[in-house]
Amino acid sequence: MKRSVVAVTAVAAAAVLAMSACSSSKNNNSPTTAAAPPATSAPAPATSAPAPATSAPATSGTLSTNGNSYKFTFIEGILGDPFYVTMSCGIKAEAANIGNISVDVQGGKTWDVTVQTPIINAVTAAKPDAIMVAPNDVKASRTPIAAAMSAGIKVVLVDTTLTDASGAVSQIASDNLAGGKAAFEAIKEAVPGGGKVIAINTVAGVSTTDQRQKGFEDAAKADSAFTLLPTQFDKDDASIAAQVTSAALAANPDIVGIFATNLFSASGAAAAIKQANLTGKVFVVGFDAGPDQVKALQDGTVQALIAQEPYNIGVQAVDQAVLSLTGGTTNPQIGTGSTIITKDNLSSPESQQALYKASC
Ligand code: T6T
Repeated sequence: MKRSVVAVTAVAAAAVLAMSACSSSKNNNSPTTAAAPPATSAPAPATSAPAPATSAPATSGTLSTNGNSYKFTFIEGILGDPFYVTMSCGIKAEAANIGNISVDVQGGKTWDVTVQTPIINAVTAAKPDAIMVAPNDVKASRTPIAAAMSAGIKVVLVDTTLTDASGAVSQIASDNLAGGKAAFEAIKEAVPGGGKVIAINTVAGVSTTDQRQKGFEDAAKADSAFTLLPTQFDKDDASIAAQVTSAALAANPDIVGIFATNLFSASGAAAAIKQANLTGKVFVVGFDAGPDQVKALQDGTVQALIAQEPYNIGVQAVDQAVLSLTGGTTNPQIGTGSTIITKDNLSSPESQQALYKASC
């Protein structure tokens, strides 16, 4: 079995370039009022990151509820995931900045449309003015979300979306297709000679991770030096991700690169790498930058993280809801940026600001 030693520094530069070239940058037009969380002042090797993930865009302070009091509910894709926790921090901060908005946060303990649907239905029955929701399934989540819209509730789709998103105030998400492609480019830069690569994904039918898988697979298939192994699924559960990654490594001891499409997939992949004593020998790219992912980066089980902007998504979502409730002009589609984090640039202000929070 021959393995390449990972060249992390070169990869960092290439991966950042790849994301800068293909990811959507912040392109929202809506006014925002929430202040960004304080940046750390660590000196930094700058990485020309496309966008700091937890910072809110320039503040205008022009939004108001026009004297009305509003109730908003945020339904997370899965409860307690640092990605959605960070988004809830942006939602709460923006709601507080605008004023007269209460925020309730809900979510299921597993990523499962049959768990999330009754939660959406119960929230609809409570009649908030707006719901921000990350649907668990592109198709099956349409029914409860359409019911919320029919009840006159403004719905903002955050992170994940629906195949039929008609009636939503706005869809706000990262460029997930570009993210998947960037993950492959990072592996390619570290292992230019090629070899076997694999994606560890959550569950089919999730808009974000479907797109990441597609971006990765399309790029890998287009490069004859690489062999794309069948994507493995983990139900958004780190222990299943560890199992399927271990099985893939056992069946293919010559895997050179792994793309874990989200936080739980990356936690599991990192655990499997550690267990197989392959730390630093297989290049692992993980989407998202929660506390566990940062540890994995530091201990060398994961080489690169693609951090999204959940805080910013939350800020934008509140703005879109307020605009729709007050007769303002909304933006049907808002793309948010990403930052590629490696061990080398982890201490930079951009990377530190991009890290997700375990609490607000
Ligand atoms: O990657 C994020 C989110 O974008 C995705 O839709 C589901 O997984 C996360 O929440 C991370 O766990």
